[in-house]
Amino acid sequence: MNKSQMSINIVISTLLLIGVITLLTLIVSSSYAASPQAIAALSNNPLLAYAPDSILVKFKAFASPAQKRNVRAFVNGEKMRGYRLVEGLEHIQLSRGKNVARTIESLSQQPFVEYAEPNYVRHANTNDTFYNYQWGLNNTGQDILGVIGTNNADIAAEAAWTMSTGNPDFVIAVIDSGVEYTHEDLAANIWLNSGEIPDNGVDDDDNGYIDDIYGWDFFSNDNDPMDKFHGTHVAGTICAEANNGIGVSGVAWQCKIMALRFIGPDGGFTDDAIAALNYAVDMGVKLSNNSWGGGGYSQSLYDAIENAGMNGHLFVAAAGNDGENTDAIPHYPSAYNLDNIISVAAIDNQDQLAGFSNYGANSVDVGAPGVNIASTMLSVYYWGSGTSMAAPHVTGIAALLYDSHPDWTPLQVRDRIYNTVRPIDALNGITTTNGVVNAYHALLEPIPPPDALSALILLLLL
Ligand SMILES: [Ca+2]
Ligand SMILES: [Ca+2]
Ligand SMILES: [Ca+2]
Ligand SMILES: [Ca+2]
Repeated sequence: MNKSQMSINIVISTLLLIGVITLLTLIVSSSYAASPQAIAALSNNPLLAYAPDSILVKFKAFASPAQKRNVRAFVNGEKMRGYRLVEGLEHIQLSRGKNVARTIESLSQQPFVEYAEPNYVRHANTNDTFYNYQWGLNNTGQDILGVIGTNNADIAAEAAWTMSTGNPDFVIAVIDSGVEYTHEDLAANIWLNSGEIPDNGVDDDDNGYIDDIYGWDFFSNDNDPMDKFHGTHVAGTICAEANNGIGVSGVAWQCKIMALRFIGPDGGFTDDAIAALNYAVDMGVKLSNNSWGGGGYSQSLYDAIENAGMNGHLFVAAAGNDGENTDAIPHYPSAYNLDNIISVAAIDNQDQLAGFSNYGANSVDVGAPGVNIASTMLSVYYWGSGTSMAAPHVTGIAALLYDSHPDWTPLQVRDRIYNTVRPIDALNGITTTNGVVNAYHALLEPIPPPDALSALILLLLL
């Protein structure tokens, strides 16, 4: 294979600095001080609208303590607490079996009550500055660079976050052009090699690499995998620090990114890609993101990925940006026929396959958001488009799954992702699953049954 053919799939189509600051309301989960019953109800149904057993009541200013007591007794309610911030507001626990809607209605007619309302469930939709641009996480039909999105054409991240936001100890290898590990929105989620003493010229953990603190740079063969471009964008989508009031939110909020650089300004070599994967597997890493490809079929790379799988490693790969059917014109490594590779196509904010995205009924597995994705880059934040941006959405979901199921094999994680996709017309017949990855359904226990309509269609077909 001609090494120079190996090239990175970078399609940063619109290098527009996200310059508009959108102020998002900080919405904090109201589960604090909720009853165990309410918390259990929420864990059974993350889309729960409001607490089943408590309400919020604001008394009028003139209501005396005795009058308040009478009102509470009227609905068999118990005051859980008041709030200095809102005079007269109380969180009231209802007795078992009380109907929230009816209780609110009758309380609203009480002369001493200013208002009574449900104790609504707020989902963690993060206070990150550019969160509203992250349609792939939550598509509300917002305008993305002039394109109005389709509601819910996303990976359902918000509902998933009620179950997991990741694990700060879970390490994900980003095998790429390097990672800006000092980026303000990444620094907290960067892996540090605890077995290595920095800058002493000694390979303290005896892994073959001297002073490898953040990972390794296999392209330049040094211990500094710094790069502010492609791999940094990828890393931000996987797990930029969330709810820190700046930047973006990762699909996972917590993880540790291991930076493995093998791609230079004009591409990288297969031998270095194998060395990077080898490093990750040797360090016990179970998940890598691989937003790169090109070059001919390499038996060495195939063998390396296959053996990584035998070591419990899941390899998420970008399907490539040639706009081609990779069943006919294979793209590597995504199109290797290996169980532990998930090949990811890119969809846009209207649930359409991106024009540049590869596809293939046998060689591409799932779709994920990959057009106009806002993430970390060049010390700030940029838009990026490509299957390179789609793959990290899937890697992030895999990280959430490993948090919930630390003992799962790569195939169990992969199968859960495949079995819980949201089918869309644009992927039908041109991917192995026909759908877009769905973080919420992937995390939901047990796997939701097919909806009634598809069950009916199945029956009619039989
Ligand atoms: Ca070392
Ligand atoms: Ca050292
Ligand atoms: Ca370097
Ligand atoms: Ca952030």
